[in-house]
Amino acid sequence: MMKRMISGCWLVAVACGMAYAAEPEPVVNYDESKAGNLPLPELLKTSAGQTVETADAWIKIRRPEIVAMFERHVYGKTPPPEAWGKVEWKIAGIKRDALGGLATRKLVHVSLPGHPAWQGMDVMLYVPNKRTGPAPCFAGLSFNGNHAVSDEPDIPLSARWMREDKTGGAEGNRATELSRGKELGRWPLKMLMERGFAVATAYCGDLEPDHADGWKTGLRAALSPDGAKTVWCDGEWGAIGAWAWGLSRIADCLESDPDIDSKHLAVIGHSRLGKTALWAGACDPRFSLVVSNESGEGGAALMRRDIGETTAIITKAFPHWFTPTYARYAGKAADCPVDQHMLVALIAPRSIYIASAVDDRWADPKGEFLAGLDAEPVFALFGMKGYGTTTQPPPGKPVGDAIGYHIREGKHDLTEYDWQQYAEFAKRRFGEEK
Ligand code: GTR
Repeated sequence: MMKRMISGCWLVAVACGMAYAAEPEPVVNYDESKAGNLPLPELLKTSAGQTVETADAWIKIRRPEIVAMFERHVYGKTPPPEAWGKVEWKIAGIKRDALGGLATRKLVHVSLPGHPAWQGMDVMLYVPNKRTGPAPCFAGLSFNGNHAVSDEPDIPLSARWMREDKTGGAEGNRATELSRGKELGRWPLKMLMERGFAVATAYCGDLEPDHADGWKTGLRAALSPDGAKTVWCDGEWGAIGAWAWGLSRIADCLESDPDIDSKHLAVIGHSRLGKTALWAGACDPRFSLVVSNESGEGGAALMRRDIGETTAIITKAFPHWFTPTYARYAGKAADCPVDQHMLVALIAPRSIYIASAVDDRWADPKGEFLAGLDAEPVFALFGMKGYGTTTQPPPGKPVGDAIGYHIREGKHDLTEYDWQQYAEFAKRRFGEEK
């Protein structure tokens, strides 16, 4: 919290040309009776005031309106394919007996020949060796690089910017050997291979290092027309947009790989990368399942509920994640033309799973549950069922049909329990689609 406030003060000081202006810390509310629960923007009413009654009207009229509003007010617009041009994939290595023989591991380097300022993205793909056909796949970004997702010693250590790490995993903002396997607990690769799922991942920092100036050495600067932007305008993309773009490039890789069942791609992310998975899933229909693990504010949690993190707090601490417009809704959530149930609704007629943790009150578990519930009318237009309940279930009791939900005991994290639910859900949903 301290760190967040310090960066907030600094921003105000710079913007106002002052030496330093201390601001009062916003009070974080955890009292449900003070959550506000402001009325949500209407999901099924077009800007012309018409009620959307069919899946067709949703797809043709209301959905594009909502996408445009999220671009304008929350995440910014992803530049069109003409802006990035040719994409090049180079296989950097294939290991057929990875994970003790359970998997084949492929390393692929993705780059943009027309934009060499972007250093590219290293995609790591594990495909189960035991399978009867192409494997369904979970795709997600990591916080610390491929070498942290798996502890296999021959995975190159990421050379990109890394957040400093008290345990010695990063020094001088570069990864050290100590960070090998650091995220293994969040990526139960063996369990997923045994269940027949492939896993594709890349480091979010390959797309944009996660700090206020990260864009300068990331994809956003490389793609900006003058290459030397100083200011981002309303409606232009932020880091979440750049990270989500990377997930779509991973989908490109997966589509071209005959070992992968590209009709069954799930996009997954935890926390800030859960926000990213939601936005990637909303923008890219190739993801037939979207998994939001404790994505919280700016993710699955409704912004009109004042519980835990708020728009004011997040846009002060992490302005670079969003388009600048979003910060205008600090303390004024009711003025924002969208709320996060609309983001969940954009996933229809595909499947979505939202998960929370009891001790992760910062992410507002109830707000995460409600976004799925309030998105149900759109899934209903497609004849799809949501949670099957209007009450948030107790910990450890997953619910849902096309929209899944669980809350588990414990803290903010992505655990094996979470993955077990996602694997079960994916198996069921993908099975039904076959
Ligand atoms: C927190 C942030 C959350 C969440 C989290 C994370 O500091 O306030 O919105 O994104 O970081 O990504 O771990």
